[in-house]
Amino acid sequence: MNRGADESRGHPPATLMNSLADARSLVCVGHVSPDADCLGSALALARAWSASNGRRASVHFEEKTVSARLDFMLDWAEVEPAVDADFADADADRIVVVDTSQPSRAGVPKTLPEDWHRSGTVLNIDHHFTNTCFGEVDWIVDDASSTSELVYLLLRAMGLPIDPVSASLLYAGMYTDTGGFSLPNTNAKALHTAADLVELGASPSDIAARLDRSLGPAQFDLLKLIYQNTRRAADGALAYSSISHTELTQMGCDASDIDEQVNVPRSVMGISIAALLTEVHPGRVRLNLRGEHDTQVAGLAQQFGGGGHRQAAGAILACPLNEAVERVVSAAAEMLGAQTCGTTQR
Ligand SMILES: [Mn+2]
Repeated sequence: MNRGADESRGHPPATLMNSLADARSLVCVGHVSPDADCLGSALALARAWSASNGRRASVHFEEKTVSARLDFMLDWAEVEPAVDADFADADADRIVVVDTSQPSRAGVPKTLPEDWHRSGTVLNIDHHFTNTCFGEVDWIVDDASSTSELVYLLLRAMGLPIDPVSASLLYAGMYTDTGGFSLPNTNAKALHTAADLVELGASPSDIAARLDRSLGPAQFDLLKLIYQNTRRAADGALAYSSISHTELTQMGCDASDIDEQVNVPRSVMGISIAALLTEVHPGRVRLNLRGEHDTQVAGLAQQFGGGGHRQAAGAILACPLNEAVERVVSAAAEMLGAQTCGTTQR
């Protein structure tokens, strides 16, 4: 395990910088269902690295899993999508995995062998404390606000160009991972980094408009339904909402429209845990969890085979929605030491 020892706070390890400087080509990949931090860090790294040396950098995100809300980031970045050949040994000189805690969560092509991450070419940059350090070089800073903040520090340390587009991509990643600079990971260092990115050309109002004020009619109706379906349980310590596959499709929405809506149950006063359960396909339920105050939810997500951060985690449950709601509510109540009886379940 190479967490960069005393280099970990803001100084990328020399091994990482040397490896990137020597690479002939890069493929940047993130986790499945990539969020803005994942997209921003991968796209900005690919863009800045390639601009500095003219070598090929591509990105790979699992098809159709990028939220429609975040498509603008791909449009802004203009980074080429990777093709399978980019992952072949001779071509994928370096695979950079960002914001991804374990290799099984990485959005790499399904055609790759299971031990793809042992090829000796994988560079792993992340801020999840559950990161399994699966790379040839691992730079894991679990108190960084976001992987985008780490990529910013990396680009600065390597002297790579951060143009207004790269600055905007990184700012968008930081903005969402910090809940619009409102969550406990919003510290002075994160705000200084964000200020640097604004000086480099990121527009806070344009980016927030794209991320927070751009709901289409179907996404707005979906949000209304998530409000309507919100319930409380565990003596008020848990707020959760759920969306069935039928509801999702009736709205004209699909799995790509679900990202941060767990903020709806999260906005209820006095809760410790917020959960959103979305039946993305019949019998396949995506669980998003958030912990408020000091409540940690990574362990709860792990009970269902998922993972994440201490206070923001998720999992996929392979069961009908009703059953998933029941299992999650009862596990959360047990964790919170509360009784589930008397709660309203959908
Ligand atoms: Mn992140």
